[in-house]
Amino acid sequence: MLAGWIGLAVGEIATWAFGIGESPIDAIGQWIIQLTPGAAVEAAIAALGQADKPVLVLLVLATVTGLFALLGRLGDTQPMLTGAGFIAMSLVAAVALVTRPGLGPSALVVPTLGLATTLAVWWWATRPKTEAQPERRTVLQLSGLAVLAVAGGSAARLIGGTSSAAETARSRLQLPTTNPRAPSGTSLPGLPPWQTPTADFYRIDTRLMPPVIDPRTWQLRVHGLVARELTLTFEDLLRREFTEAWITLNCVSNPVGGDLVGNAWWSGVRVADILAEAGIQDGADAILQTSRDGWTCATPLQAVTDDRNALLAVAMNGEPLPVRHGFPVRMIVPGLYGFVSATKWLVDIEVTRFADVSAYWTDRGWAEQAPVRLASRIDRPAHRGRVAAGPVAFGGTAWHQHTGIAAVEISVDDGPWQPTQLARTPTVDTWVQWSAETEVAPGEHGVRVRATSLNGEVQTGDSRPVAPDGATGWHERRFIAR
Ligand SMILES: Nc1nc2c(c(=O)[nH]1)N[C@H]1C(S)=C(S)[C@@H](COP(=O)(O)O)O[C@H]1N2
Ligand SMILES: [Mo]
Repeated sequence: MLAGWIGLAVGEIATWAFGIGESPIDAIGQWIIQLTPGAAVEAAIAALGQADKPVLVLLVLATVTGLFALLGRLGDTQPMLTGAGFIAMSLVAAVALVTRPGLGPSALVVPTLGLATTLAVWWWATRPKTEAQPERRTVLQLSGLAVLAVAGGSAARLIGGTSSAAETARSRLQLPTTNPRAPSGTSLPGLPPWQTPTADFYRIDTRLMPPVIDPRTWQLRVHGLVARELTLTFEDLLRREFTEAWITLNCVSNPVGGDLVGNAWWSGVRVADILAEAGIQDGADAILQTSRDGWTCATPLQAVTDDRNALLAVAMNGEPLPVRHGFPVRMIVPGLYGFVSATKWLVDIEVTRFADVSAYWTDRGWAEQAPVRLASRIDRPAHRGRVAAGPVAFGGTAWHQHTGIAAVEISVDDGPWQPTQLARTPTVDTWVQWSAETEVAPGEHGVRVRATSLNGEVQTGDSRPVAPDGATGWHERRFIAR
């Protein structure tokens, strides 16, 4: 088992040293993610939230450890089988690695080194013992080696995840962004900030380790039903007119009252400009977006060519996109859920028709078209929070991107709907904060919220689950007044 671990750790170190970008553990985790049915992914996100990824990695590690231990046991009587088992496990890792988009045969160096290490250590540890080298000493040496290797492997994983070559390139980028300043009057006291700090912005994607892309070699291909195919480099892109906008992005998997939603200042080039350069042919009604790692989504052509600021974003809150949020280029489309629009690590846009394509999440049972739903949330008081009886301050946020919020109302203890005050917001593409104050007697209470959008739609109280195209229902909170 220890020999297996040492090989695994050497694999992590080799992944980092050779800049492979994805270790065997990640590649196998990716396989599992890809093969897991949509409903199970949904359940995992619901139960674990954004801890789903670390939990998956731990599961893979536990399974692999179990297999190593089993092979070790077998070795007592059938050493040939143990050797064959180690080889078989490396082969699985090798296949998982070379079939990952963006990883080539050079990734094979990792399982090869890992396997060689494991076999060598195992052979050394199980060789016949002598007086001079008794069993106990071998066990001690082996354990010491394993501790060193696992420390080295973990360090390599940490370093590999943060300070890669692309991270250096990212920090050197000079982008024509202006510094974001949330417009005055957008944030109300006692609520999460209207502008979500990048470090707090939710992250949802199918990747264990985000693909690391060097902007100097990044290219975007625009093809399909176009008059002229385009291939743009990062520099080409930056030569276009630069646009910046406040846009709220949310995930279709956000449950009522959830926090898979954030608001940022995005900078980049309008998708409409790029598509106009390519020239769209008649009959097209969609674009199929593909990321470096092979994730896909289809977006209505209308949403990326009309007057809204659908962006090829290169910056978030005035800084180059963080790697986990899609560095160097991602798409942001106001008014659509992320899974049908917000491709991170974007490398390919095909102008096409919905009838002719399928995409990652639609293949797994989610909707083909998914405009965001009108929604509202209570942020204050806290869930089961305690407040002083008397006038109680309520507050939260509401959104219906690209439509806009006209009003937000609350109802305390099933009472009549009461109006709230809306904070300011610079566009209809962002969320808006609301607040209200109401007299509350001592005791336990409930409050619920509903919004009305600028097109007259009143948020429905019917509860629907997040699949296939977004949750509906009123957010409710219990609180205690004393
Ligand atoms: N390449 C890639 N892009 C992706 C995804 C993904 O899995 N892979 N997930 C999408 C989903 S479901 C959402 S909600 C948004 C989330 O963007 P964020 O992680 O920057 O908040 O990214 C979208 N873009
Ligand atoms: Mo999402």
